[in-house]
Amino acid sequence: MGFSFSEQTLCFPFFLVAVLPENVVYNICNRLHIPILPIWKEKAMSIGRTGIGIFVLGFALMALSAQANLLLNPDFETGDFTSWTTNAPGWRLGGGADNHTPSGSFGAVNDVSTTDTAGQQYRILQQEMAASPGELWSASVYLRTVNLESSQSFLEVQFWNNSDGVIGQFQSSIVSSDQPFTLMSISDVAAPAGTVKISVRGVIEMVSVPTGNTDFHIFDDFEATVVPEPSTWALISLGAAGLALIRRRKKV
Ligand SMILES: [Ca+2]
Ligand SMILES: [Ca+2]
Repeated sequence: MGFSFSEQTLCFPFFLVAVLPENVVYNICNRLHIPILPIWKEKAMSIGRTGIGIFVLGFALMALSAQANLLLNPDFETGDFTSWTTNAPGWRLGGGADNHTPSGSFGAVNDVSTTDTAGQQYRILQQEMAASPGELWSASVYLRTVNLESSQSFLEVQFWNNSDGVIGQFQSSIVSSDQPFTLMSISDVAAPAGTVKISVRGVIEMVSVPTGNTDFHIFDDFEATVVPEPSTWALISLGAAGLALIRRRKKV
């Protein structure tokens, strides 16, 4: 579940009208270049500022939260693997064409070498975060592959229980031939009962050791977003309603 920029833009003035004096709303919207339609103002007044505040602040927070990337160092622009863990050989940072443009300088590269051994089959780059049952998670990454012969790669999401057991696993499509940076994604997967953590992962499988030259797999610009379960939104909306009431009381 996601909200487009235009939907956020639409609900933002509603939220402002609900909790702030009119002249302040106009100032903020003018500064942000957000148009205010008279019909919105009429609706806000007729429903009542508090009532619309309950609905709209919850909706605004939901829209903003749904779009916030929760991963740390998602673009490797620290110049290292800070916040990530890697296993197996071949991981390094690359520059130049190994960075996904338009911004930044680094991407995460795995070299599957002709001198690797068969036991080095899986190479994983992953970041863990707290997660709860019922949450809807989405993840994506840009993946570039070069000179592939006998290895393949994909994006993966795993949900873990409190003993680090895997209780849910989802994968993007699997890349087994060369491609320029291409968005790989996993959308709206639900954290199962017992979830305490999510692991967002770039995975490479060396099916067999390449014989011609190195196979390169390059990951950059990971993203992970979550929509909390409905009961969480109900709580947030109640909190928002409380805030709106306090503001009203202070004004009179
Ligand atoms: Ca980057
Ligand atoms: Ca190769």
